[in-house]
Amino acid sequence: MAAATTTTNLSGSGDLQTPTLESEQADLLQRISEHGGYAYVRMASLAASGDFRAAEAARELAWEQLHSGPWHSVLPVWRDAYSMACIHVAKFHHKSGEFKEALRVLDLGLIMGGSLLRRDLDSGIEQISQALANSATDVELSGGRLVGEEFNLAEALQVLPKGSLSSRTVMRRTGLSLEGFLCDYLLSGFPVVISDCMAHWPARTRWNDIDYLQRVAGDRTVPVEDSDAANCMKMVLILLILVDILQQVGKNYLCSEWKQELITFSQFLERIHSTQLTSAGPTYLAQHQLFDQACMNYSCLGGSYWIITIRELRKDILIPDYCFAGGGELRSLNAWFGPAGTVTPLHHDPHHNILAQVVGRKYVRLYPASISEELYPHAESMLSNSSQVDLDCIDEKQFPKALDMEFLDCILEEGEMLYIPPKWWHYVRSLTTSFSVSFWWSESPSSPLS
Ligand SMILES: O=C(O)CCC(=O)C(=O)O
Repeated sequence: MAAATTTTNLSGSGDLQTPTLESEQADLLQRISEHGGYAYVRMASLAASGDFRAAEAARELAWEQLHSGPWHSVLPVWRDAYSMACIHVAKFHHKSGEFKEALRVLDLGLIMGGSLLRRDLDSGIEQISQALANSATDVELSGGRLVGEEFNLAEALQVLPKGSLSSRTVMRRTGLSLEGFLCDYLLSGFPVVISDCMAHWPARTRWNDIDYLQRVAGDRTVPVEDSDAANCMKMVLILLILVDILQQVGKNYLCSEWKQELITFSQFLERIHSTQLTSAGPTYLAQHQLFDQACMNYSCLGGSYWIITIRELRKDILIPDYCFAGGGELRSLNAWFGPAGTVTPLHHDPHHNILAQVVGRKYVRLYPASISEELYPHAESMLSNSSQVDLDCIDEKQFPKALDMEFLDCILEEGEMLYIPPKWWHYVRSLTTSFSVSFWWSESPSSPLS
């Protein structure tokens, strides 16, 4: 795939506006001093008065604090300190015309930083992304599609867990009314595949177009998970968070080879492409120290989460009305993007979930919430919503009950949505390169259902 090149002549994009930083800076520096961050405060003050090296030094100091122990023990003030330093650094890059670098640093602030300066990070990202998109005059188009038409079920069956697609498949409904969804599935807590309900999403055509993805999101930094596919059949899984709702990053933490890193979306697209061509695992960069954070985030849904906003992609999807049936309140919206072979191990979540398949195909296996014990949840509370059973290779001696448990399964086709009720266990495997979005919601406190 030819890499897209962009010019970076952004004359007229103006200075980065950071009104929140201006109003919060003094107070934040005061709080950092109270926590002993004198060196940081000195550097950040120099940065504010125009010293680039001091800005980088402040960012280093805050970064060290973020990695001084498990994620949950990092004081929130240090996460805000990190965002502040990122904004200072980005301003310098922006002034000297290094727009992609400025974007990268702002993304890091968004991913790793606190919420205090979120507005400034968001608006800076928007300003630069917009300007980069407008100035992309010499983009080399690949004309490539992310996923082609070809698919071989017999081949797919060879890589699926034993017994797949041999018993009960999830019921498929077309033209399912809201009332029908509420009465037949949501209230009875039963899964269903809903066909024909997302043809009008712009994402259905745009997200299969590599040039489009490069153009709107290529320079954005995203967290990527990867692992050694040969060892544990878990490959790259990326979780982009598309809206202002906080969410966890990653789920392949169960694999011992699991790693996480931050790369640009363009690099990620390149990896997917090379994985398709060579059927080899992606080349790994150095292990990034995000593992603890991801585990933490995964384990405490509702706790502290990361945010990434790629607004351009967010505009391409629509929230299904089904999420509001019965007075629901949307909790989060996540995108799952990876090559064929990406596995999300067996786990459950506390919310109602609609998993919408935008591009490609996925195999999904579901076990009801009522049989939890037979699926051997991890004992530690952090992982108690994950099964110890690896469905790709069940250890029969250790987990004998898991072999005979009844399940529902399906291949979720492009353009279909799967409703997964709260606490239903699910295992997901991409059968092609796949880009899907999940919507999590719960009953609002005022809903008659809660
Ligand atoms: O699509 C996937 O790989 C996982 C989806 C999932 O686990 C979820 O939406 O909760």
